[in-house]
Formats: sequence, structure tokens, C-alpha cells
Amino acid sequence: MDEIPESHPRHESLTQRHRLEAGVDAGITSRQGLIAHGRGETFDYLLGERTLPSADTAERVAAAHLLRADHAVLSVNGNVAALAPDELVELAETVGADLEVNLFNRTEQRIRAIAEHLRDHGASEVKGLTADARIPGLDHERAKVDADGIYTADVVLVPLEDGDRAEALGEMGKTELVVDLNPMSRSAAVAAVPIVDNVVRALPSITDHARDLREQATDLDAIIEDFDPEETRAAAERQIRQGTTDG
Ligand code: PTJ
Repeated sequence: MDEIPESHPRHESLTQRHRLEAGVDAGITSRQGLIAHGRGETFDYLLGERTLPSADTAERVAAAHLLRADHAVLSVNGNVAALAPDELVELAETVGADLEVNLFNRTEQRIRAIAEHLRDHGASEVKGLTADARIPGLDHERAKVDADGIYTADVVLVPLEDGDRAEALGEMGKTELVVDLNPMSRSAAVAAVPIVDNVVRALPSITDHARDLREQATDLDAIIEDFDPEETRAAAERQIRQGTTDG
């Protein structure tokens, strides 16, 4: 990463690519993760590589859900682990959530590498290794979860999700907070709180909102009830299709 000067106009974007390359080399990120990132980059470019006001609102609502939860879990895949390990650990600590590794291209080796990576970045406990429960209705590897983690959580934050599991978690009655740069994705469509933003910006923003909400003893129920998930997706879609700035 040293070779990209900070003054380079694509510095942030190139840094993210380097993190993912390093993630693949370290056995954390899957090669498919590089393709998924490329898709995300396109949406991010069209969104102006910034947090839209509508996404910021969604991030505040996500913070409210995480603070109000009985048992919140942040689901971790190979992309988010490579892109934002510090931010994941900080958010988990701030809102008292568990971190659980849950992979689409699951191997024991990758699960262990990601758990170790998160511990290197300060996580005290990382779930996902036990995998003693299954999400009903899913026939791929993402169904494998910890009984005392995602399986029993009431609120789950799922960055860069695939639509299948997003739907299955919703059917289990969980409140899903989905970070996905594509407002038209199935995951965003089924989420209680779709956050159309880059996970690199979304996680620290949720943490900041959680601190503010707690400091100001804000009424969490009111924030959550006022939120319209369709409107936040529509605002992002308008930005992408028309380049309007009312997002
Ligand atoms: O680590 P694994 O094995 O669990 O695999 C993770 C990936 C991401 C490879 C897997 O879940 C996958 O294939 O995902 P999809 O179906 O390609 O969906 C990824 C979604 O995330 C797409 O809608 C992208 O636009 C979006 N996305 C990509 N990068 C980012 C992003 N959203 C937010 N922040 C990003 N940095």
C-alpha cells in the first residue's frame, strides 16, 4: 500500500483493492470476493463514492437496532474481514455485539484465518467455528451457524450478503441490517434496514451514530419506527440512474 501516494485521486479505491489482494494472499478473502468487490466498486462510483444522506439515516437506524437488540451479531465474510477489520471490532465493542464468521465459500481454513485476523485486530471472541446449528431452508454452506451466535440472535448485521441467506434469516424472524452498494440486490430488498453504502464507510458511521444515540439517550423505538426501507433504496437508485443529488 506504500506505493500509492495519498494525493492519488484513486487512493481510497486502490487501497481497498490492495487490502483484498492481501486478503486473498492471506487465505482470508475468496477469489470470488475480488469479483464481488468489482461489482461493488461500480455501484460506489455511480453513487459518488460518498455516503448519501439516505444511507446516513439508515446507518443511524442500524445503530438504534444494534443498541436495542437483546443479542446482536455482526456476520463477517472474507471481504469485510479484509477491508475493515478494525471497524468491525470497534462496532462490536461499542454496541456489545458478537462477531461471527459466516462464509459463502466456506472452508475450515478460511474460517480460522479470519477469526485469527480479527483477533489480531483486537477481537476478544470470534464465533463461527462451532457451526452447531443450521439456518432452515438453505442448502449451501452459509446455513452453518453457531447456536449461541447468529442462530439465536434477534438482530444481525450482514455486510455484502448473498440474497438467499438474507431471505432465510428474515424468515427466521430476525431483524436484518444489510450493507450492500447495490440498492436493487435481493439482500437490500429483504432487509429491515438496507444500508446502500461502502462497508468501509458504513461501519464507522454506525459506530459514531451508536455513540451519539447513547450519549443523548435518544428514543430508539421512535427512530426505528420512523424509518422507511423502501425510500432509502429508492433514493440510492435515483442517484445511480439519474445522478440526482437528493439521495
Ligand atoms: O467470503 P465469502 O466466501 O462469504 O464470500 C463473500 C462474497 C462477497 C464473495 C459472496 O457473498 C458473494 O458472492 O457476494 P455477491 O452475491 O457477489 O454479492 C456481493 C454484493 O456486495 C454485491 O451486491 C456488491 O455490489 C456488494 N459489495 C461489494 N463490495 C462492497 C459491497 N457492498 C458494500 N461495500 C463493499 N465494499
